[in-house]
Amino acid sequence: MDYSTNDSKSTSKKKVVAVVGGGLVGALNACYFAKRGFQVEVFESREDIRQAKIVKGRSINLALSHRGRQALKQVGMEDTIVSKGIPMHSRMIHSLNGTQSPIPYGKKGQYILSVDRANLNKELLSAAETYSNTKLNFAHKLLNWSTETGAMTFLRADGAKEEIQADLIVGCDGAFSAIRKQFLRQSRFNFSQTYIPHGYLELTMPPINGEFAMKPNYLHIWPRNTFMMIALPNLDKTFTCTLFMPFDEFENVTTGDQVIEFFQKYFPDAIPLIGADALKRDYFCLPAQAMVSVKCSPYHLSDKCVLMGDAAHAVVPFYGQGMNAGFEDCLVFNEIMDQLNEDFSAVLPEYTRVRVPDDHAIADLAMYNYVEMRSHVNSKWFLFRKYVDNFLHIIMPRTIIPLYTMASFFVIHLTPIYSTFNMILSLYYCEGF
Ligand code: FAD
Ligand code: EGU
Repeated sequence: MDYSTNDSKSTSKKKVVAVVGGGLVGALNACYFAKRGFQVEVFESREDIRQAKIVKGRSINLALSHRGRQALKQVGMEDTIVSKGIPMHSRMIHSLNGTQSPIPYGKKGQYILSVDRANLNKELLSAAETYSNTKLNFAHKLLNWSTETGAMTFLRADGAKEEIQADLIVGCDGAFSAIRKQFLRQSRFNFSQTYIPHGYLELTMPPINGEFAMKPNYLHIWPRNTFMMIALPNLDKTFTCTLFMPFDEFENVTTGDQVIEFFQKYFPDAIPLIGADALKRDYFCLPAQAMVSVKCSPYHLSDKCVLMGDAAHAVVPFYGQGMNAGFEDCLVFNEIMDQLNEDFSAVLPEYTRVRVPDDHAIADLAMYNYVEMRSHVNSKWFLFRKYVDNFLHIIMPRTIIPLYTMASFFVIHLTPIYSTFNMILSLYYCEGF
C-alpha cells in the first residue's frame, strides 16, 4: 500500500473532528475526515480488536453490495476489502426435501460479497491509522457530552474520566448510541425504536475434507415462513449460518435432542453439514440476539454533532443493507462537504435533508421484507416470486427493475422508487396478507 498519498492535503486546517465509535462506520469515517485534513480523534469503548483474541460482536460476516463498495472506493479501500470477499452471484434456495435451486442476483457483474466483519473493521482501523492526522483512542467509552460546550466525557479502561473538546462530534456509536441521548432532549427531535419478535443465532458449518460443505459462491437461504436460515461463506471454507426465529420458539428448544428434532423438521439437509454433535453444543453457546429498528430525525444538532450508521438508523437485517447504508452516509456527507466548503453550519442540515428520506426508505424496506418473509415465504413462494421478478425484468428491462436490485446494485436515491412501491401496495387487497 502507498502510504504517502494518505497524508493530509493541507496543514492549515486544524479543526478537530471526534469520531465516537470505532466500528465499521466510525473507522471508515475516520478515513474520510483524515483525507480532508482534519485532526481526527476516534474514541472506541472496546479494546483494539486488532490485538484482542476474541471479538464479541454482531454477525460474523456480512453482505457487501454496490452502495458500500462505492463508499470504500472513495478512500481507496475497495480493492483491499473486495480481494478478501467471496462473491455471491446467486441465492441458493434450500427446499425442505433438500433440493437446491439457484436464482441469480442479476447480470454477470451483479453480485454481492460475503465479507468478514472483524477483518473489515481491522482493515478500516489500520487504514485510518495510516493518516498522520488521525489518532485512535481505544478503551474510551463515551459517558456523556454537553450540547452547550461540546465537551465529551469518556471513561477509560483504568477507571479514570477524561474530558475532551472537538469542533465536530460524529456519532458512529451504533444502534444504542450514547451520543444520540442528547438529541432526545431536544425539541422537534423524532425518534422511534422497534424490537421485532425474532431473534437470531449463529452457527458454523465446517469444511468437509478441506472443502466448502456447500457451493461457496452463493447466499444460501432456507425460507420456512416463521423460521429462516441464511448462510454466507467465509475465507476459511466455513459457512456462518444465521437462524432467525421468534424468541417464543427459541424458548421451546431447551435440550440438544430438541435442537435435532427441530432441525429434522425444518432444516434436515443442514444437520449432517453442521454436524449433529456440534449443533447440539453450539446452539446453546450464546443466547439468541435481539434485532432492533431505529429511526430518527434530524441527524444533526446545530453545527456541533452529526449521527451516522446505526446510531442514525439501525435496520433489521432482512435486506442486507445496514452497513452498506452506513457506509453511504460517509460518502454522502463527504460530497456535501465539497459542495458547501466544509461549513458545518450549512453541511449538517443539508446532510439531514438529503439523507433522512433514503435511510428511512431502507429501514422500511427491510422491515417490510421481514414481515413478508415471516408471514408466508416458504421456498416455493420465494422461488416463484424471484422467477416472476426476473421474468418481468427480462421482458421490460427498463420499465421493471426489482426493488432489491435497485437497492443492492445501483447507487441512487431510494426515496422515489420506494414511494412508488408504497403506492402500488396501497392499491391492492390480497386475501391472506
Ligand atoms: P456498530 O458496528 O455497532 O459499531 C459501533 C461501535 O461503537 C462499536 O465498535 C462500539 O463498541 C462503539 N461504541 C458503542 N457505544 C460507545 C460509547 N458509548 N463510546 C465509545 N464507543 C462506543 N449490514 C449489511 O450491510 N449487510 C449485511 O449482510 C448485514 N447483516 C447483518 C446481520 C445481522 C444478524 C445484523 C444484526 C446486522 C447486519 N447488518 C448487515 C447491519 C450491520 O451490522 C450494521 O449496520 C453495522 O454494523 C453498523 O455499523 P456502525 O459502525 O454504525 O455500528
Ligand atoms: C440477512 C442476514 C434474501 C445477511 C432478503 C434476499 C441477510 C443477509 C433478500 C444476514 C433474503 C432476504 C438481500 C441481498 C441480503 C435476497 C436482499 C439478507 C444478507 C431482498 C449475515 N438480502 N441479506 N433481499 O435477495 O436484497 O437474496 O446475516 F433471505 S443480501 Cl431476508 Cl441482495
